[in-house]
Amino acid sequence: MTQPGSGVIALTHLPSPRMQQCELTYVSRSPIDHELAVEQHRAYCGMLSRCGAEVLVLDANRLMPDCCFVEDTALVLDELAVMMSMGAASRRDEGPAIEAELRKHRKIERLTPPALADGGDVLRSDRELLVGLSSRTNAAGAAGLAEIVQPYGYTVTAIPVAGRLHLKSACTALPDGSLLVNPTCIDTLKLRGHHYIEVPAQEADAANVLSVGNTVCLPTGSPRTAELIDRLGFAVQTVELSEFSKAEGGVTCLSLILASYS
Ligand code: CIR
Repeated sequence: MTQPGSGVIALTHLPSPRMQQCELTYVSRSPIDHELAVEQHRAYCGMLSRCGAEVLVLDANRLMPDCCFVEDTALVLDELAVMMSMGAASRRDEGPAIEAELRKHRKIERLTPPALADGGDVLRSDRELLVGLSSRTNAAGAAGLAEIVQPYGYTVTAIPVAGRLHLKSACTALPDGSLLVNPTCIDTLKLRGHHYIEVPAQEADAANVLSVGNTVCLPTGSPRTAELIDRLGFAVQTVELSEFSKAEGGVTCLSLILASYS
Protein backbone atom coordinates (compact mmCIF):
# COMPACT_ATOMS: atom_id res chain seq x y z
CA MET A 1 0.00 0.00 0.00
CA THR A 2 1.01 3.60 -0.49
CA GLN A 3 1.97 4.90 2.95
CA PRO A 4 -0.06 7.74 4.52
CA GLY A 5 1.75 10.99 3.84
CA SER A 6 3.05 9.52 0.59
CA GLY A 7 1.77 12.59 -1.24
CA VAL A 8 -0.86 10.77 -3.30
CA ILE A 9 -4.01 12.86 -3.60
CA ALA A 10 -7.36 11.44 -4.73
CA LEU A 11 -9.77 14.06 -5.98
CA THR A 12 -13.43 12.98 -5.78
CA HIS A 13 -16.88 14.56 -6.04
CA LEU A 14 -20.06 13.64 -4.15
CA PRO A 15 -22.84 12.03 -6.24
CA SER A 16 -25.47 14.46 -7.45
CA PRO A 17 -29.07 14.23 -6.19
CA ARG A 18 -29.88 14.39 -9.92
CA MET A 19 -27.76 11.32 -10.73
CA GLN A 20 -30.86 9.56 -12.08
CA GLN A 21 -30.62 11.86 -15.13
CA CYS A 22 -27.07 10.74 -15.92
CA GLU A 23 -25.80 10.06 -19.43
CA LEU A 24 -26.14 6.42 -20.51
CA THR A 25 -24.70 4.77 -23.61
CA TYR A 26 -24.58 0.97 -23.32
CA VAL A 27 -26.48 0.56 -20.04
CA SER A 28 -30.30 0.65 -19.74
CA ARG A 29 -31.74 3.11 -17.26
CA SER A 30 -32.79 1.74 -13.88
CA PRO A 31 -33.61 3.48 -10.59
CA ILE A 32 -30.60 4.84 -8.69
CA ASP A 33 -30.82 5.17 -4.91
CA HIS A 34 -29.07 8.47 -4.20
CA GLU A 35 -28.72 7.86 -0.46
CA LEU A 36 -27.11 4.50 -1.14
CA ALA A 37 -24.85 6.12 -3.73
CA VAL A 38 -23.66 8.62 -1.11
CA GLU A 39 -23.00 5.74 1.29
CA GLN A 40 -21.09 3.79 -1.36
CA HIS A 41 -19.12 6.92 -2.23
CA ARG A 42 -18.14 7.29 1.43
CA ALA A 43 -16.93 3.67 1.42
CA TYR A 44 -15.02 4.31 -1.82
CA CYS A 45 -13.27 7.31 -0.25
CA GLY A 46 -12.49 5.18 2.82
CA MET A 47 -10.90 2.59 0.57
CA LEU A 48 -8.71 5.24 -1.07
CA SER A 49 -7.65 6.49 2.38
CA ARG A 50 -6.69 2.96 3.36
CA CYS A 51 -4.51 2.90 0.24
CA GLY A 52 -2.66 5.89 1.71
CA ALA A 53 -4.21 8.63 -0.43
CA GLU A 54 -5.26 12.00 0.91
CA VAL A 55 -8.88 12.12 -0.27
CA LEU A 56 -10.46 15.42 -1.32
CA VAL A 57 -14.25 15.40 -1.66
CA LEU A 58 -15.74 18.21 -3.73
CA ASP A 59 -19.41 19.20 -3.85
CA ALA A 60 -19.18 22.04 -6.36
CA ASN A 61 -21.11 20.54 -9.29
CA ARG A 62 -23.94 18.90 -7.34
CA LEU A 63 -26.70 19.75 -9.85
CA MET A 64 -24.81 18.08 -12.69
CA PRO A 65 -26.03 14.46 -12.87
CA ASP A 66 -22.63 12.94 -13.73
CA CYS A 67 -20.50 15.12 -11.46
CA CYS A 68 -19.15 12.22 -9.39
CA PHE A 69 -17.34 10.80 -12.45
CA VAL A 70 -14.43 13.21 -12.14
CA GLU A 71 -12.01 10.99 -14.05
CA ASP A 72 -13.52 12.15 -17.32
CA THR A 73 -12.91 15.85 -16.73
CA ALA A 74 -9.11 15.80 -16.84
CA LEU A 75 -5.94 13.86 -17.48
CA VAL A 76 -3.44 14.28 -14.67
CA LEU A 77 0.18 13.56 -15.44
CA ASP A 78 3.21 14.26 -13.26
CA GLU A 79 4.07 17.48 -15.05
CA LEU A 80 0.67 18.88 -16.01
CA ALA A 81 -3.08 18.37 -16.06
CA VAL A 82 -5.00 18.50 -19.32
CA MET A 83 -8.60 19.67 -19.01
CA MET A 84 -10.57 17.44 -21.35
CA SER A 85 -13.09 18.41 -23.95
CA MET A 86 -15.72 15.89 -22.95
CA GLY A 87 -17.64 13.96 -25.57
CA ALA A 88 -21.02 14.46 -23.86
CA ALA A 89 -22.01 18.13 -24.17
CA SER A 90 -24.15 17.76 -21.01
CA ARG A 91 -20.97 17.19 -18.98
CA ARG A 92 -18.78 20.05 -20.14
CA ASP A 93 -19.74 22.39 -17.29
CA GLU A 94 -18.16 19.98 -14.81
CA GLY A 95 -14.66 21.14 -15.84
CA PRO A 96 -14.19 24.56 -14.22
CA ALA A 97 -14.64 23.45 -10.59
CA ILE A 98 -12.26 20.54 -11.10
CA GLU A 99 -9.77 22.79 -12.86
CA ALA A 100 -9.81 25.22 -9.91
CA GLU A 101 -8.70 22.35 -7.66
CA LEU A 102 -6.14 20.88 -10.06
CA ARG A 103 -4.57 24.29 -10.61
CA LYS A 104 -3.28 24.11 -7.01
CA HIS A 105 -1.20 21.06 -7.96
CA ARG A 106 -0.40 21.15 -11.66
CA LYS A 107 0.18 23.43 -14.60
CA ILE A 108 -3.01 23.36 -16.74
CA GLU A 109 -3.31 22.71 -20.48
CA ARG A 110 -6.58 22.35 -22.36
CA LEU A 111 -8.18 20.33 -25.14
CA THR A 112 -10.94 22.11 -27.07
CA PRO A 113 -13.70 20.99 -29.51
CA PRO A 114 -13.86 19.72 -32.22
CA ALA A 115 -11.20 17.63 -30.45
CA LEU A 116 -13.19 15.47 -28.02
CA ALA A 117 -11.81 13.21 -25.30
CA ASP A 118 -12.93 11.88 -21.93
CA GLY A 119 -10.41 11.10 -19.20
CA GLY A 120 -11.86 7.60 -19.00
CA ASP A 121 -10.40 6.98 -22.43
CA VAL A 122 -6.81 7.73 -21.44
CA LEU A 123 -4.62 5.11 -19.82
CA ARG A 124 -1.07 6.05 -18.96
CA SER A 125 1.56 3.38 -19.34
CA ASP A 126 4.90 4.91 -18.44
CA ARG A 127 5.58 7.55 -21.17
CA GLU A 128 2.88 6.20 -23.49
CA LEU A 129 -0.77 7.24 -23.36
CA LEU A 130 -3.20 4.65 -24.67
CA VAL A 131 -6.20 6.63 -25.92
CA GLY A 132 -9.50 4.92 -26.61
CA LEU A 133 -11.44 5.96 -29.69
CA SER A 134 -14.98 5.63 -28.41
CA SER A 135 -18.38 7.30 -28.55
CA ARG A 136 -16.80 10.05 -26.40
CA THR A 137 -13.28 10.41 -27.80
CA ASN A 138 -12.58 11.14 -31.47
CA ALA A 139 -9.43 10.97 -33.59
CA ALA A 140 -9.05 14.75 -33.29
CA GLY A 141 -9.11 14.33 -29.50
CA ALA A 142 -6.32 11.74 -29.61
CA ALA A 143 -4.30 13.94 -31.99
CA GLY A 144 -4.89 17.07 -29.90
CA LEU A 145 -3.78 15.25 -26.79
CA ALA A 146 -0.66 14.00 -28.58
CA GLU A 147 0.23 17.57 -29.50
CA ILE A 148 -0.16 18.76 -25.89
CA VAL A 149 1.82 15.96 -24.24
CA GLN A 150 4.57 15.45 -26.83
CA PRO A 151 6.76 18.27 -25.43
CA TYR A 152 6.69 16.47 -22.07
CA GLY A 153 8.00 13.25 -23.61
CA TYR A 154 4.76 11.28 -23.95
CA THR A 155 3.53 9.44 -27.03
CA VAL A 156 -0.09 8.58 -27.87
CA THR A 157 -1.38 5.27 -29.22
CA ALA A 158 -5.01 5.30 -30.35
CA ILE A 159 -7.06 2.16 -29.68
CA PRO A 160 -10.63 1.71 -30.97
CA VAL A 161 -13.07 0.60 -28.23
CA ALA A 162 -16.22 -1.42 -28.97
CA GLY A 163 -19.18 -2.14 -26.72
CA ARG A 164 -18.04 -0.20 -23.64
CA LEU A 165 -18.11 3.47 -22.78
CA HIS A 166 -14.39 4.07 -22.42
CA LEU A 167 -11.00 2.42 -22.94
CA LYS A 168 -10.60 2.08 -19.18
CA SER A 169 -13.93 0.23 -18.98
CA ALA A 170 -12.02 -2.54 -20.79
CA CYS A 171 -8.34 -2.02 -20.01
CA THR A 172 -6.52 -0.70 -16.94
CA ALA A 173 -3.07 -1.07 -15.41
CA LEU A 174 -1.87 -3.12 -12.45
CA PRO A 175 0.76 -1.63 -10.12
CA ASP A 176 3.63 -3.26 -12.06
CA GLY A 177 2.43 -1.71 -15.32
CA SER A 178 0.96 -4.86 -16.82
CA LEU A 179 -2.52 -4.42 -18.23
CA LEU A 180 -5.77 -6.09 -17.28
CA VAL A 181 -7.91 -6.45 -20.39
CA ASN A 182 -11.37 -7.44 -21.58
CA PRO A 183 -10.37 -8.72 -25.06
CA THR A 184 -13.91 -8.54 -26.44
CA CYS A 185 -13.78 -4.73 -26.56
CA ILE A 186 -10.34 -3.94 -27.88
CA ASP A 187 -8.01 -5.49 -30.42
CA THR A 188 -5.20 -6.81 -28.24
CA LEU A 189 -2.80 -6.57 -31.21
CA LYS A 190 -2.86 -2.85 -30.40
CA LEU A 191 -1.25 -3.68 -27.06
CA ARG A 192 1.93 -4.87 -28.72
CA GLY A 193 4.87 -4.30 -26.37
CA HIS A 194 2.68 -4.45 -23.28
CA HIS A 195 2.33 -7.39 -20.97
CA TYR A 196 -1.38 -8.00 -20.57
CA ILE A 197 -3.64 -10.40 -18.71
CA GLU A 198 -7.20 -11.17 -19.79
CA VAL A 199 -9.96 -11.01 -17.17
CA PRO A 200 -12.07 -14.15 -16.75
CA ALA A 201 -14.82 -14.12 -19.40
CA GLN A 202 -17.61 -14.17 -16.77
CA GLU A 203 -16.17 -11.02 -15.19
CA ALA A 204 -15.56 -8.85 -18.26
CA ASP A 205 -16.22 -5.58 -16.43
CA ALA A 206 -13.58 -6.35 -13.83
CA ALA A 207 -11.00 -5.13 -16.37
CA ASN A 208 -11.73 -1.72 -14.83
CA VAL A 209 -9.53 -1.62 -11.72
CA LEU A 210 -7.83 1.23 -9.91
CA SER A 211 -4.25 0.80 -8.75
CA VAL A 212 -3.10 3.04 -5.91
CA GLY A 213 0.43 2.27 -4.84
CA ASN A 214 0.67 -1.50 -4.63
CA THR A 215 -3.06 -1.95 -3.99
CA VAL A 216 -5.61 -2.83 -6.64
CA CYS A 217 -9.15 -1.60 -5.99
CA LEU A 218 -12.13 -3.18 -7.72
CA PRO A 219 -15.88 -3.44 -7.19
CA THR A 220 -17.28 -6.38 -5.26
CA GLY A 221 -18.75 -9.17 -7.38
CA SER A 222 -15.67 -10.26 -9.34
CA PRO A 223 -14.13 -12.92 -7.09
CA ARG A 224 -12.17 -14.65 -9.85
CA THR A 225 -10.46 -11.43 -10.87
CA ALA A 226 -9.81 -10.51 -7.23
CA GLU A 227 -8.19 -13.90 -6.73
CA LEU A 228 -6.14 -13.56 -9.92
CA ILE A 229 -4.80 -10.19 -8.75
CA ASP A 230 -4.09 -11.56 -5.28
CA ARG A 231 -2.13 -14.44 -6.82
CA LEU A 232 -0.04 -11.91 -8.74
CA GLY A 233 1.09 -10.57 -5.36
CA PHE A 234 -0.87 -7.32 -5.12
CA ALA A 235 -3.04 -6.21 -2.22
CA VAL A 236 -6.73 -6.19 -3.18
CA GLN A 237 -9.47 -3.88 -1.88
CA THR A 238 -13.09 -4.21 -2.92
CA VAL A 239 -16.04 -1.86 -2.60
CA GLU A 240 -19.74 -2.10 -3.51
CA LEU A 241 -20.51 0.30 -6.37
CA SER A 242 -23.97 -0.90 -7.52
CA GLU A 243 -25.48 2.61 -7.82
CA PHE A 244 -22.56 3.89 -9.89
CA SER A 245 -22.61 0.95 -12.26
CA LYS A 246 -26.28 1.80 -12.99
CA ALA A 247 -24.89 5.17 -14.15
CA GLU A 248 -22.29 3.34 -16.30
CA GLY A 249 -19.43 4.22 -13.98
CA GLY A 250 -16.78 2.03 -12.42
CA VAL A 251 -14.00 2.22 -9.89
CA THR A 252 -11.60 4.45 -11.86
CA CYS A 253 -14.12 7.07 -12.89
CA LEU A 254 -14.87 8.23 -9.33
CA SER A 255 -11.47 9.80 -8.74
CA LEU A 256 -8.54 11.63 -10.23
CA ILE A 257 -5.34 10.32 -8.70
CA LEU A 258 -2.51 12.80 -8.36
CA ALA A 259 0.67 10.93 -7.68
CA SER A 260 3.37 12.69 -5.72
CA TYR A 261 5.82 14.48 -7.98
CA SER A 262 8.81 16.57 -7.06
C1 CIR B 1 -21.36 9.14 -18.52
O1 CIR B 1 -22.01 8.50 -19.37
O2 CIR B 1 -20.62 10.05 -18.85
C2 CIR B 1 -21.53 8.78 -17.07
N1 CIR B 1 -22.87 8.36 -16.84
C3 CIR B 1 -20.58 7.68 -16.67
C4 CIR B 1 -19.16 8.08 -16.80
C5 CIR B 1 -18.22 7.01 -16.35
N2 CIR B 1 -16.90 7.44 -16.50
C6 CIR B 1 -15.85 6.64 -16.59
O3 CIR B 1 -16.00 5.43 -16.58
N3 CIR B 1 -14.65 7.19 -16.71
